[in-house]
Amino acid sequence: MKQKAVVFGVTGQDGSYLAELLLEKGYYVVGVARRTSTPNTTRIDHLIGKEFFVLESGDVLDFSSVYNIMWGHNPDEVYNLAAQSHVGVSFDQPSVTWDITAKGCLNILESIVKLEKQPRFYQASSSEMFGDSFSIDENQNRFQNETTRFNPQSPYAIAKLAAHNLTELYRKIHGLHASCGILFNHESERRGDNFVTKKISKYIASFQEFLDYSNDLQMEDQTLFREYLVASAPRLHLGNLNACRDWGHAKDYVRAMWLMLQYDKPDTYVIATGETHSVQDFLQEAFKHVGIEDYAQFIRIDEKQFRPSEVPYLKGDYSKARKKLGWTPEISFEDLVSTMVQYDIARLKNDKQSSYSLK
Ligand code: NDP
Ligand code: GDR
Repeated sequence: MKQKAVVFGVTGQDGSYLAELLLEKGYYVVGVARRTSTPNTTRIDHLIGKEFFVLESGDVLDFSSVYNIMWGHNPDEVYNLAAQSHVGVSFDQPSVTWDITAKGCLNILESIVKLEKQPRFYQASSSEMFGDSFSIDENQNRFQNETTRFNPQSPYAIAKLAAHNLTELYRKIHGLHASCGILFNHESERRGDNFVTKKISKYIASFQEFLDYSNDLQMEDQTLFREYLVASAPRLHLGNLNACRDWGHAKDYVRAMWLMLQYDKPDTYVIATGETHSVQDFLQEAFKHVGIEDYAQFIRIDEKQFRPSEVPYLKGDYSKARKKLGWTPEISFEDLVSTMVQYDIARLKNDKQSSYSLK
């Protein structure tokens, strides 16, 4: 008999990679997608119609839809990746962020409790829950691990912490095999357009087009053309460039989710790379791909992109996951940036007619 998994948030970045991983491992995968007025399945279109993949319509805000899907499929494993996952947006839409991110998780936990056979459960917790808090090692370096105090700094992070606490509570009071992955930032070619890494990689792709054109020009004209480019290119509007994040690749991180549910004992794990980089470091690395060292001339600092309250520094210590699950990240920061930029360059070339824009 095939193992069966239900994935809430299957249309998102992580959901799409997780569904692929589970199919590779021989699972029957039930993806749950909410109804939207325009298509939201672009990341999983290649899976729709596959033999062991089924897409169900459901919304984590709606208890009966969540319960009916679980009751109907009787899964072995359930992954909750559904959230309003944009931290900046959560300041403008705190209520819906709370409902989806906190109450949505409760709806899933309550459904699990009511089932005859309780599936194993994964909750997508977040390093945002640490907020501005950190621990300090013997060399005075700052880091976060499973014992670091939480001090969330946004409605999103507070909703995630509520879901995290609920999951740990249901593990304790109902004896559920419910695990939480405190995942640090992870990106990919499939990252949503309004996260900082994707904004940067898309912007650079738009440059490559111009640079390809300039390569066909005479040397003298090339210099003139580049000067013209600097003067006339639309600027990339960004906020806080000093924030430091521990950035990994989503493919590595979905592997960790799966490993947590294979481990006998349910638990909570930090999943990270152990390295931290500022947004400026990301810009520097990404602009290298189009041979531009002085990226600052293309950036406009935009007050609108700043958050009322910021998370300044994240650097995860994933020793527990390494020891217990045998998990380590395989994709480096440099490879992550390179993959994202190269992908957007290729996509723009292939997709000239689309509504691809710099915003
Ligand atoms: P995405 O924003 O790409 O995906 C979120 C998913 O949740 C989408 O499939 C979205 O559907 C779905 N969703 C939103 N609202 C509902 C709803 N009411 N009912 C059902 N589904 C809903 O996020 P990621 O893939 O990047 O992240 C996955 C999870 O991990 C999220 O919970 C996120 O908060 C968390 N996380 C992410 C990290 C990261 O760096 N990527 C780090 C730590 C935690 P739709 O496509 O229709 O919008
Ligand atoms: P984050 O990711 O908030 O860490 O949450 P995001 O890419 O949005 O921001 C990272 C840092 O970059 C700064 N920044 C900008 N951010 C955005 N989005 N747009 C900008 O123009 C910009 N300029 C600077 C931000 O202020 C921030 O410091 C991600 C999400 O995936 C969450 O769901 C997840 O829980 C956490 O990572 C871990």
